[in-house]
Amino acid sequence: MPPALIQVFQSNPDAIRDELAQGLLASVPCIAPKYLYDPLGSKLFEAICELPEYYPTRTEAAILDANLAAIAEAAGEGTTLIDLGAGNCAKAAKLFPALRPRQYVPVDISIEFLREAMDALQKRFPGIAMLGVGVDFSNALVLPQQVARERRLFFYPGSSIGNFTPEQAVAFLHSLRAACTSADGGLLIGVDLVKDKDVLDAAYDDSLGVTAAFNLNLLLHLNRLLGADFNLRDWKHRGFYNETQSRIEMHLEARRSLTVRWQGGQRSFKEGERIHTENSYKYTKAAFVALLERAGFGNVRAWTDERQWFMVCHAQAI
Ligand code: AVI
Repeated sequence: MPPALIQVFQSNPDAIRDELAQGLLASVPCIAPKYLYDPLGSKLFEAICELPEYYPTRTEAAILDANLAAIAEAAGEGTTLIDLGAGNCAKAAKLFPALRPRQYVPVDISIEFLREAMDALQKRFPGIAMLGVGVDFSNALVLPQQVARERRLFFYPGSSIGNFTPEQAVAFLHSLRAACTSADGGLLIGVDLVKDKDVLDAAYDDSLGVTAAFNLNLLLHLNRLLGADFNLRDWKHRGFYNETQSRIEMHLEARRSLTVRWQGGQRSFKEGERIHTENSYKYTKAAFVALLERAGFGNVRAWTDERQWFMVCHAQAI
């Protein structure tokens, strides 16, 4: 039998258009990073993960591989494994033999991203109950009642937590803590660590230009969602580490003075003016543990690589 899938809620197109227009008209124009991920954007992100400069994906995978037994010991067997932003489910699948979850709940913005991967996974692991959930959890996590309440282990890899501001990150982690219905809940999370600016700059402005394409593709997505007339040739990618804020910033910068029009609105940009498209915060171990504690998690165990570039943490709901 194919695994069950539930789509919880999808924003309506009018609400999306309002949100995007408001962002473009703001004094500092900005668009939420989730709009980077249309079908082409998701493929470009997969390509980013293969780039020599983009170290997070492979560093995290190596940390998980090297510490599987210790992670399983910290998290325990028989959990309800809730995989946030699961996509092709590959990262969680590597944990299955060690973690032996009772129920696997991949969550992504749309169940269409999960369907194929789950079919294949259910065949490989027929003994694990699987329930795919389509929900935009970037604002709040709403889980259907079919998700088992016992021993929830939230898996949030890839340093996606860095795409929230620290305040938003605390609120989000707090919502995960609240969704751990009993004190036996936990969190397994990947966190990108503070490091040399050169390494960070190269990771977000790679020599092949894939991150530039990923960022610029947002404008094609806006053209479709908003009926806008962005011309990609008028914009350039900016991606750099802001040391003061401890974050990567991605922007799209106008190459010349221009006006963008969309259904019901327009905005003029001067040459050099930017649209802020993403932040990716980098943490020290101490700063991130403090953030977990503010959100109601404790007993943190952390694993890193030799260069201390990336960290995987297990934390218990307390
Ligand atoms: C998904 N997220 C964790 C990536 C990051 O590193 O912040 C998104 C990304 N943006 C540019 N490159 C990768």
